[in-house]
Amino acid sequence: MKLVLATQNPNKVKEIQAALPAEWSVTTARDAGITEELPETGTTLDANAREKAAYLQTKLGGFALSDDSGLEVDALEGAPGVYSARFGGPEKDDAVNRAALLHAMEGVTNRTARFRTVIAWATPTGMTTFEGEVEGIILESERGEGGFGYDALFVPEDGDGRTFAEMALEEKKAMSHRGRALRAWMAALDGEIIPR
Ligand code: ITT
Repeated sequence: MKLVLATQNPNKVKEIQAALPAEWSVTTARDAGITEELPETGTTLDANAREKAAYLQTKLGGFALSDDSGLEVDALEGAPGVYSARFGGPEKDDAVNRAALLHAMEGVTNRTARFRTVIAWATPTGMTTFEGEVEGIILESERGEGGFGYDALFVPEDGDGRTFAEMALEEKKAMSHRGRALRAWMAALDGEIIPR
């Protein structure tokens, strides 16, 4: 049985692979020959995570793990949220999205926000979801070259003032929305299913 990651985002693949036991046999959607964008027609992270995982599990069998994430900004009433990937336009461009966020927050003093991830775990017998979130603030300009998406604008509240883009992969994993969701999932597995 193989574990396939139901995401077309190479940065997510990198972060998820770094969190999994080395002996697991993990394949990306692309490696499994899936080149099309995975369906995401829902209006919640939970619905989209389920849809992506179900799509791949049905197509390939075995186990599929998806990740749907979003940035919720309080001053924008939770936007961009589930629409984070296309906040700046249909092209899903990270730099364009960051510019759109800075523009939307010009002159805004309340900069609090959170990243939220829902992971869906689809198996031959069913589907389970797990959540992780991290509170923080949105900067007024970008800082850092690492990470992806909105990382250069987000300072987690439990950190030392650096953005996620200024952290090593391991440091981000320890406090990120995705790291927390992945740890909840692995705790629930509790060694029961180890894909090989
Ligand atoms: P898949 O659907 O193929 O998994 P995607 O990039 O479309 O990939 P999402 O629908 O979850 O993924 O989009 C979430 C958006 O939020 C997207 O713009 C990401 O760049 C951004 N994002 C997700 N996780 C992030 C993280 O850990 N740090 C910063 N930005 C992140």
